[in-house]
Amino acid sequence: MRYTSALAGVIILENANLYHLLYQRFSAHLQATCLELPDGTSCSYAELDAWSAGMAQVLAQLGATEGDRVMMQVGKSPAAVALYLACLRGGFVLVPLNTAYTSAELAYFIADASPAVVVCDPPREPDITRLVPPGVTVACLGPGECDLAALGRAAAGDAPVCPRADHDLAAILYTSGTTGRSKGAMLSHGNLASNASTLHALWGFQPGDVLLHALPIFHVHGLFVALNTAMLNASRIIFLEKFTTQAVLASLPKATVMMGVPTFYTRLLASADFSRLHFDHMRLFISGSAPLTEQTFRQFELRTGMRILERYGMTETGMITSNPLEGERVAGTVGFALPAVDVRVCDEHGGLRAPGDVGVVEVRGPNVFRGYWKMPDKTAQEFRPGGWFITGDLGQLDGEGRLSIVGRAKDLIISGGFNVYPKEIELCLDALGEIAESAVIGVPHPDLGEAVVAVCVATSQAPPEPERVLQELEGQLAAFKRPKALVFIEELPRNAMGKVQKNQLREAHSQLFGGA
Ligand code: MCA
Ligand code: AMP
Repeated sequence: MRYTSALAGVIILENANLYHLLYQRFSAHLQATCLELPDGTSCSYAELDAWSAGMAQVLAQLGATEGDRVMMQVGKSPAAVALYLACLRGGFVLVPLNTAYTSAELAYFIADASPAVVVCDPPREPDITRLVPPGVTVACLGPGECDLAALGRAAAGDAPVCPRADHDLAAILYTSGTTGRSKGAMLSHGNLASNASTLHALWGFQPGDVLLHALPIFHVHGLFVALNTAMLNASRIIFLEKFTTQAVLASLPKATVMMGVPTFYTRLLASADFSRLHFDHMRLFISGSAPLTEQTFRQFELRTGMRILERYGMTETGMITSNPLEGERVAGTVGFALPAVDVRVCDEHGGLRAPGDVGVVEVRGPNVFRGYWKMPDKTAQEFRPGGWFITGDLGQLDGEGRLSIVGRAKDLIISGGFNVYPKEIELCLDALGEIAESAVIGVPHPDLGEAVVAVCVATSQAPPEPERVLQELEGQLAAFKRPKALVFIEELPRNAMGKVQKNQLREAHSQLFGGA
């Protein structure tokens, strides 16, 4: 099966700026609430429109020109959404960063992306000011030397939307790499617009839909999949600072659609309070970013009578496949290729695998990114002729075109929806004097899906205290990357080629957190 091309949402606009498309869709509802916060405050589409115009103008005054990078490491707030929109409409390239990143991690991103402006929350201003090279402006969303939120409000107006072509960059999102070095995925206005329009249609967004938004807004899921589809619909967005079971339960009665990572669903199921009041009226629960186990899918159906709609995507591609809105949502599968997106399963040389056979998932279409920032060789390695991007995920297509993700060819751990590349952690561990070598693996975790575990060999007979080693990683690695357990063994298992056998380690430690 293929989704019909009528849903492909071919967009022909005189200005391919994504903001132009969003504005066309929400401008008839400017007085409607866009963001609703738990404290009862809200921000209308009109306010966001004017605020983003003001912020775009201030960013230009601070020295940002079209195509310049504007980096943001900020918590979730209406001002952060206004900043995202300001970057779109001003033609600046947004570089959002995980708020958990330490200064050591930030230094790399700043050097690599060479932003014109770095925007942070006030408490981080002194640190970031020390990190940026001369000529780069540091601004805050809140009180500080340069309060972009306040200046943007003061300058609010109706600044024109910068003309952009389909291929012009809208954002660079960093994804870690198997070498330990993060790569900036370059996403164009066309990439984001096509994916958002397709999902908006495919998931049947309709007047009156209210989105419950509890995801972070520094990744594709919370920033583009959730915000863009809701804004295309001029929907109200219940905007939670982060996921907590309590806050989500309090907001669900007012929502019709929720998007989340599998951990959201396992946490809801673990709550005795999750009841009819929270789901009877819901139109759609969507899951992605990590595998949704068949167990969670089934338990959720038993409890609510609803099947979670699972979809599959990547930073580099946005969304690739989705289970259907109408029709069978099958546990353990991620559905069919989106309209206008092609998916195939290949061997390591790009040869097509037969239906039912496992291979590497490859994808092409208007959603596929424009390459890695300043890494042309790396980009070339990840594409095959004809524009096929090699995802590094292992999958299987059935005769109808339904895809199942069965594993990963890349050494990647997904913990609570956040990606952790073992190499980066191993490099940090190996640099500590007391560790001779290490292997970082993901093991089943009932809450996070997978938990990061470090298996290490000590340099001396008496291994150091794991707690102390973990403490040493603070300041170097964001908390979500730091191992949840550290185990010392005498020797790492290796094959005849000398390669560490991580499968053996994963098996040996699979029960560390009680199994799946
Ligand atoms: C927080 N911690 C974590 C995680 N989150 N550790 C491992 N994995 C995590 N995901 C750290 C905290 O910093 C804290 O460290 C300790 O673990 C306990 O945190 P806890 O309170 O349990 O976590 P939380 O704050 O409740 O967060 C869990 C979460 C959150 C709600 C699942 O991680 C989350 O919102 N994840 C969503 C990620 C996401 O949006 N992914 C989309 C990527 P300490 O104790 O040291 O302070 S985009 C993508 O993947 C593609 C494109 C796609 O397909 O969508
Ligand atoms: P990211 O680099 O954050 O974009 O993460 C993308 C990766 O998340 C993909 O390559 C997959 O390995 C994984 N992923 C996303 N959605 C799913 C899903 N529904 N099932 C299994 N894996 C997923």
